[in-house]
Amino acid sequence: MSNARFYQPEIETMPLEEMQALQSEKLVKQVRHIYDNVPYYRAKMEKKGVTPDDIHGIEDLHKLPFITKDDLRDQYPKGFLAVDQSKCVRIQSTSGTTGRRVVAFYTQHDVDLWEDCCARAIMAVGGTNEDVCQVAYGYGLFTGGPGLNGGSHKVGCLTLPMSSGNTERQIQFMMDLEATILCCTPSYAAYLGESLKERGYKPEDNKLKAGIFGAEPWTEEMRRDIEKSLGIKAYDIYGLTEISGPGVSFECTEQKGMHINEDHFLAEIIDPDTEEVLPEGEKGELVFTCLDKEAFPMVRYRTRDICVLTREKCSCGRTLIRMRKPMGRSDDMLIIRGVNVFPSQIETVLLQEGYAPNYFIEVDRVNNTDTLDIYVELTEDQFSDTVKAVTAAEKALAGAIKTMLGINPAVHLVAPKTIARSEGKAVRVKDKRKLHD
Ligand code: DLL
Repeated sequence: MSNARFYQPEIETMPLEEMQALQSEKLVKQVRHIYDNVPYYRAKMEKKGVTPDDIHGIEDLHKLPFITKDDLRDQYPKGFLAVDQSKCVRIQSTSGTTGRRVVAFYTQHDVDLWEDCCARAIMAVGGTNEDVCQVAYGYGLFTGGPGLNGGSHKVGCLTLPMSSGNTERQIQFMMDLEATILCCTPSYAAYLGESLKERGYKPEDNKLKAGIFGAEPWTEEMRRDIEKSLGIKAYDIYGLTEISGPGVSFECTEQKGMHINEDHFLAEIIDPDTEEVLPEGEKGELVFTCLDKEAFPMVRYRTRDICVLTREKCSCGRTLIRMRKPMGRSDDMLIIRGVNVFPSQIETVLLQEGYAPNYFIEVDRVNNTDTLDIYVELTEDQFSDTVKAVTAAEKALAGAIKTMLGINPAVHLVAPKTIARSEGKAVRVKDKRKLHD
């Protein structure tokens, strides 16, 4: 075993049999909890002909119905709340409109276990109470900042709660406070690397040793670039609001996939079309069951992330199952500048603003920053406008889309009949980024 550090060694190195017994015990209780307290899920179980009495352990997991984003949308905002609201201390939320937004509720117990998971991630990259942890994920509704902030406190690091953006200030605090661990999206880490270089800093001028980067897909090539430009080791971290936030899984110093905190989040891989459970090592959609969350306990939640699981031994000593970097999605969600975007959200704005749904979305990554270009076809009537009017209309539409998504697109209004028509399923999105190996 390497000289790896653990936040909760008894869990992180637990033998498989013991882990499975623990998972089974928790699952039985969790199913009873959600059945008793979430009428919507109870109805789903009844429809499938299953009751809590049928669930004796993880071997019975497959009997339970799935939860999808559509279910969450249907039950927005409180339909999945499984405890009295007075027991909740926090909400977090995904980006998106009211309809697409997921509002996740947390009791203090839920916050604690989430922060424990983030603490495991920080210690797995060598973090201790000697470290200065710069958290440059967004704070607020987004889970990135609050999650890593809590983990950093638990480890005892000196925490710099920077939030995202304001690069000048990030660099000043990184240098003056001698940050040793950086937490942010990989694209922002790459941007910080470039910004430091532009200001004449060499990689060895900063005190950083490790970075914990996630919330969006990134490649091994990007990892190498970031490691070089910041002079650090760059580690991946995965999570989603529905399940808690960052720290559902995390990389250790082996950098060979992310260990899933499976004492809290039970993972399965399914075929996204048939919903059949696939054996370990096969590629499919990742599904999570929260084993001991109280307020918002997702059971068999379909993440839409395409992934592979492995129980191969890891030389760090952790026995927690590992997932590969997500390899894509089984839905059309894009992650642009860390924001989850569905093309249908853009279409909704176009229709609301009086445009026809003839559009094309192009996403790219220029200088490590995602770009979003939206080409919208004008009708013959709209096209008779002057250039000045078109420019004003582009600005107005970009503003409306920004209000919906929270990110600024470049809108291009184009002449009638210039966007290619499709004979089959319309191809409306071109993602030119290289996001997966
Ligand atoms: O992105 C939570 C998070 C914050 C993770 C900070 C890591 C660090 P959501 O906004 O709900 O939550 O987005 C979740 O982002 O289903 C994946 O598609 C994608 N994602 C998250 N982490 C990774 C990663 C946060 N390391 C969605 N690699 C997920 C690839 C990731 N995709």
